[in-house]
Amino acid sequence: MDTLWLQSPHRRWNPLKSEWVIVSPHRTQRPWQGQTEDRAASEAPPFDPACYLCPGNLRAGGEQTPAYESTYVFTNDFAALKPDVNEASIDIEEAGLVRAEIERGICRVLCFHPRHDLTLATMSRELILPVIEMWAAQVKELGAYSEIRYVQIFENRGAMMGASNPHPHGQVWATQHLPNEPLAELGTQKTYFAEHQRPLLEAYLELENRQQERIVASNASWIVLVPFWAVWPFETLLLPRRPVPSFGELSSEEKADLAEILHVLTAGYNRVFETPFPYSMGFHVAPTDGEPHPEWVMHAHFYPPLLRSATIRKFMVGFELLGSPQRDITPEAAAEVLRRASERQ
Ligand code: H2U
Ligand code: ZN
Repeated sequence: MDTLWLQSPHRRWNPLKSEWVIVSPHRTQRPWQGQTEDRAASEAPPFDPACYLCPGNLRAGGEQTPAYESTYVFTNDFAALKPDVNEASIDIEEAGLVRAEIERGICRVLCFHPRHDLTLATMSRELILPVIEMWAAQVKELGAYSEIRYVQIFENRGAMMGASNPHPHGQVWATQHLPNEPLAELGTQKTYFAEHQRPLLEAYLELENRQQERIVASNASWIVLVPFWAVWPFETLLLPRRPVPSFGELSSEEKADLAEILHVLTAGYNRVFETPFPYSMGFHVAPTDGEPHPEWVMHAHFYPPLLRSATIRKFMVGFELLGSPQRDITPEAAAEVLRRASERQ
């Protein structure tokens, strides 16, 4: 197949979200005179008396964080959603134009380790494994509530991505309804499964494995790649080789391999610009709505904002905000940069 035309401006199809992204490969050399960000501060101390997540410290809400030794979970003191609100909805003049309904949910903060100065990139595989067990336990516990149809695990890393604190932590929000992104992915995966009798992401991974061009790193159970339709410059998709829907189906070997690939990927990110790489990442697992989900393959998205250096970020503005997302560096070029960075262990 002749793909030379991919060096010209083109648009790529995202089958998981059912939308297009514009790619402008010729544009990578444009000069930058816009905003640069401060370099991320490094060298955090192992214990910070002012950190609300360090063991033994007081939190903003007045609770004390216990002297935990591995992982630690607590209900977010400023939870965006709450479990105990009464059902209600409005649809003004029944026009379907001004609608609202109660959304119940549970928001928790997930501490990865007592040490303030660690990150997934600097934590050993042995230390990341309990984090994976914690994520699995949260999905199991929260997903079992009849009112919870989705469990979203995520991590904001770095001040540029809105993380409020460098202490290694993530969050979980469990909701009564499917949030927009998983809802879109449910629709596309269901449609594909009905038409092909196999999961979309299983077929996509096989194709990428044959092509190899966008693969960043892999081990016996997991593959990281830059999806063909990536929007963010160094966006990646982490997929299991075996098409499992959620954490509950992972074997202990697959969990250990997940710890290893998370370490390789996050450490690789840090090497791209020799800076702690900011990102938002999260797992998309099958909905916990009590239905079987043979169409769903669990996966993680990494959305890092950096574009060309530790201090130049991509902005989603203008056409991206009003039209379609757009990128300059091709996913193939980004995959090569990330592959080289991840191989340099
Ligand atoms: P982020 O760094 O991803 O923003 O997560 C930190 C969360 O911790 C944030 O949602 C909560 C904030 O509401 N938090 C507490 O629950 N207790 C505190 O004492 C401070 C922050
Ligand atoms: Zn801390």
